[in-house]
Amino acid sequence: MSTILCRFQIPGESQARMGLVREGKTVIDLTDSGVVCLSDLLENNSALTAALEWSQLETRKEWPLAEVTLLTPVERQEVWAAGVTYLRSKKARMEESDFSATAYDRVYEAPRPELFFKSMPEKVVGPHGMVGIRRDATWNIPEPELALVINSRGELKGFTIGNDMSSRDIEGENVLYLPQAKIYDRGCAVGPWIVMGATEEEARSWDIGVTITREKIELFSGSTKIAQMKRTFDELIGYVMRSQTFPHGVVLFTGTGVVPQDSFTLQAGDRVRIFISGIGELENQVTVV
Ligand code: DO4
Ligand code: MG
Repeated sequence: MSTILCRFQIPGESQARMGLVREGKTVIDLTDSGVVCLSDLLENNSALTAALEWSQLETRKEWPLAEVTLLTPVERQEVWAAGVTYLRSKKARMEESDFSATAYDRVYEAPRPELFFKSMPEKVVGPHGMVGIRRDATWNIPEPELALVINSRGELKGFTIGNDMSSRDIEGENVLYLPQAKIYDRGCAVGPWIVMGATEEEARSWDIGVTITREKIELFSGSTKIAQMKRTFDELIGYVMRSQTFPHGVVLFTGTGVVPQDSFTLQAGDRVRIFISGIGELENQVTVV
């Protein structure tokens, strides 16, 4: 059975707590077990085992999920992203730009994947937070992505959902503008929690998709299988850990396989719901930044 870790707040408190989500209905509060941060559980297997044992005690405190506020499960980790790992992404990128088409075509086939820095932890948006579209961009989309939660030793500890918000017009104008298309306020959302204990084989059997609604009307809905991802998790983790240390671990987005039709662009007020069958849903509303 999977262990589901979350960060949450209780009513009237601003402090982040660590919890275990049970049956999608309640959160077991790990505060009294001595667990105060996510790193404790990602870095130290015995702390996780002790927390799981403690969570069986009758004296544990359990909150209805509906009564707490879920926070992003990114605490001190940098967020990085892989790109052009699905054929759909390669095709979309080549269509958006003649100028950069060769670069995308090449990187899809190359041994070295495209990896880019996405967000500092303190800038990551959590469940139901506002995600941003840039005020100087005209063509904006969400990118639903499976995110790998990796500890400082490069061990894959769990999975969550990422939204790699992107400005396609800026990216398409010149491949060197990629950081501006990808890194800006509210451009990265992660949540709702971390699912631990699933294998790569299981994760590859999951579906991933996104629906976008405007004033309750569905404008786009699309999904694919994680199995369509060209690269293995080990390959992506191996490259992100090369010549680089992450003292608190890293959250690595694995690329998008779902891209809305070219005529579509997000507007302020749109709702973006990303789902992954083995994890849950990450929902956010769009604002202009
Ligand atoms: O190089 C463009 C970005 C690719 C990306 O973010 C993706 O494929 O998900
Ligand atoms: Mg992406």
